[in-house]
Amino acid sequence: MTTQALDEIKIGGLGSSRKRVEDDRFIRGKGNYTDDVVLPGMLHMEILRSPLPHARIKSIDTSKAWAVPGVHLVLTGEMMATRNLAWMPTLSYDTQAVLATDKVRFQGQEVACVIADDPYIAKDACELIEVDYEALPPIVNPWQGLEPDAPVIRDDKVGQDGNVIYNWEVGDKAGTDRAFEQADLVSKLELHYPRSHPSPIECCGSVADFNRATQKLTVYMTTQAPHIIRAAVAMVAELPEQMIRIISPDIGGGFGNKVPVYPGYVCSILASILLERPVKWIEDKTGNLISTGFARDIYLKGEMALRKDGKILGVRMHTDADHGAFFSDAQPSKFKIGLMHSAFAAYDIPAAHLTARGVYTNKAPGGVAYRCSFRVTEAMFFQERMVQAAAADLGIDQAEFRRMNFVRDDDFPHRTPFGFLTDSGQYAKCLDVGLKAIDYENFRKEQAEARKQGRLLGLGISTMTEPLGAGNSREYDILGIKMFDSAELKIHMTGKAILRTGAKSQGQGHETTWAQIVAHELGIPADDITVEEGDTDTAPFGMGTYASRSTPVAGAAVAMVSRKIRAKARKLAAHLLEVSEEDVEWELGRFYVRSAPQRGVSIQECAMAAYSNMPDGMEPGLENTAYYDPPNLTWPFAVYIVTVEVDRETGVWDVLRMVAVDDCGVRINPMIVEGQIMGGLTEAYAMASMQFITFDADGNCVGSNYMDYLLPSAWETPGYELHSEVVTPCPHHPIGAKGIGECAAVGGPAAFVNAVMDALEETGVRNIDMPVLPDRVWEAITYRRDVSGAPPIRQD
Ligand code: MCN
Ligand code: CUM
Repeated sequence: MTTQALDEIKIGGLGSSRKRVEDDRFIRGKGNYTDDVVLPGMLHMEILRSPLPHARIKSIDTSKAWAVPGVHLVLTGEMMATRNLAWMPTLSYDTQAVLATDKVRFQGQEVACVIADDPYIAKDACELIEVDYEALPPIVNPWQGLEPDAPVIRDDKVGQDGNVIYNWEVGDKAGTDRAFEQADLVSKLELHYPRSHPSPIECCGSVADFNRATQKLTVYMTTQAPHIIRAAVAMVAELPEQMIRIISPDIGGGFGNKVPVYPGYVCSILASILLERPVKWIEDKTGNLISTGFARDIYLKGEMALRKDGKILGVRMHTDADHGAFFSDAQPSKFKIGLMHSAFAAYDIPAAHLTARGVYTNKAPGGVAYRCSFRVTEAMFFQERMVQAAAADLGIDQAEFRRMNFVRDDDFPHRTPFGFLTDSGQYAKCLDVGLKAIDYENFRKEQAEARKQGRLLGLGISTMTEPLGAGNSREYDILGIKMFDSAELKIHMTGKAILRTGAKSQGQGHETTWAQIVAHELGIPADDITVEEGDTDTAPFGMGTYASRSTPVAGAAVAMVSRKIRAKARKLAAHLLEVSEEDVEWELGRFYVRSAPQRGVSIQECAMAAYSNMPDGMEPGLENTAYYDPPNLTWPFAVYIVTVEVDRETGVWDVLRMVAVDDCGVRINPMIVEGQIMGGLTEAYAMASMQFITFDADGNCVGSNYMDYLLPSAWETPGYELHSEVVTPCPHHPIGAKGIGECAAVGGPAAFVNAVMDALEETGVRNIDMPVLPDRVWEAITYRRDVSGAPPIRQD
């Protein structure tokens, strides 16, 4: 036997930019999304939403809706209550109304559902439901909610006498106070990160199918975490867990929007149980934008204690978070404000202290981490805006100030000021690569020249390090369920394989990259491996895909299960080669005899032997499962640099160049990684330049359609120059990979805003809140004042 070691790139292993296998069906229109699921006898559900942001429900009359031909069921909160389903628990230890019973608490809240032969009948019938509301004064920002005579939004909660949800703190208060006493200079900053929405192309939806004969409930749904949903349905609806099958088919983008549990899911499930027929609910765009998991909406202020030579001595941060009417953030349940305390992790700062206050308002619940590992986006945005402000106050160059305060390469493992442990990175090197690429010195000269001619050029730097891969089960759990993930690998006798994980791709390309990890570990060509996710009846238990945890956790499990398979294959190889196991060596795709390297067997031959020629006493077959509990988070790092030109007359700003230097450790598929970065940068640009969901003084949501909530098209989107030369492998991940899915969306926004602020340096303006719209820039230039701090309430 003379099999040879394989060329890893040729078999689609680690580092291969193999084309995404899932795209074959997506670009042919052959994807299978929730709305593509059509079952015999299926009915359709539509939701009636509240027109008012805050009102007592005096009565609901559904008789006219029931009378519409083709209507099968009208659900109200009162009916849900008979099943104990009018309220449901949230992932952050609060409760959320499924269908309103006592009050409505935000515009767009679910009040009733109609189930009919088709969605049009259901929608028409919804309009015939008569709800008698008694309007109450709405609260549209935290400050209103904190006023002493403010109406209590959550009067359903025993002991809730105001609108404060929590006060939380982390860090070293005394140490931070001391740092401020020793400071030569204290720099301050206050800003608002506006409410935005992940806005995937596909809205949320479900098809619930309860079969009375088999007692089995099958739900096709748009969820990023099918196993958690199964557990939640089992507990909330009190159904036996083995009788519940959750299937996430193809997902048309998630970006965090599809992590929470929504009333529509619950109502379609109950409707199917009551009617014993499949019930489909597909949300429309306005429903998606107005009622499902928004992001951010957070006020941040803080100060930095500085020594005059530029050393950062300490940081204080405070955040007021507007959570809407229910505290339903999707995050590890014990962290009230997500992982906001990852702020300043890349800087060597002796002491820091963060206080956070959460407030109920009459807005949709959520606070989902839109493309970010639980509030890291807000943390990094504040960090990089604060760093820029401090450098300006000190009169030190932006880049230099960052470099002198970075954690150095030989400082790892490093305890961050809020207590995380970072383990690897080359921060200064990433910055150098970025500065060289943008030609920093030259740009500064050009900028000075341009200024003489009255033109405003600016350069913004942002860095980010993100805690990705929640998490190790010691510290991370969701409602007590510990966080880890899994992979199951079955090698067929011909050496082909099927791999399943507890994660769930929504566009990230898991079907492509997981096969590459197996190819790397076993030498089986990636094209020979099918990857399946999202069906709780077949996939091993996992916590799902969000917070870029898939590669750090499920991806690690893929490597570990492959190694288990390799260990068994080694025994089979020794048997086939008639030597002892200790004499067998491994190279990609092949075992060989140490003393006679030309004698070897391929992994495929071992697979066949597992079914046809195993040694005495060996269990047949070649399959295994691995559960992976990561020892730590992974800590990717990035530097983003933007240059802009601002038009003085109009406030319009154009991106001249954008350079991105991402270090996510070992890249499994460089092309997919670049796609993730470009997508994230585009979302960052959108948040910085055009997106926000705002509310008028009456609590009406402005931003519930794409005329008001803007998505950048190819026309607006800047070009990006990506750099991949810095690679710091993760020391604890089996293949050295760190997460990447959200980095650019996390770190990007501050680079754009910093660039505009740099252009406006001469005006003395310190802050313009996102989105940095031309009218805000114009106002800042014209009146030489900050455009910030104020809640964006529109009076028109
Ligand atoms: N990858 C790689 N090498 C690395 C790291 C990652 O090749 N060192 C690959 C992975 O194998 C995977 C992709 O890049 O195919 C993203 O991996 P990872 O960083 O592990 O992130 P997740 O797979 O967990 O994806 C979640 C992340 C999140 S939380 C949001 S939000 C987001 C994002 O991914 N939503 C997305 N990117 C998205 N991309 C698309 N197209 N659609 C979404 O909804
Ligand atoms: Cu943070 S949005 Mo993603 O975690 O699904």
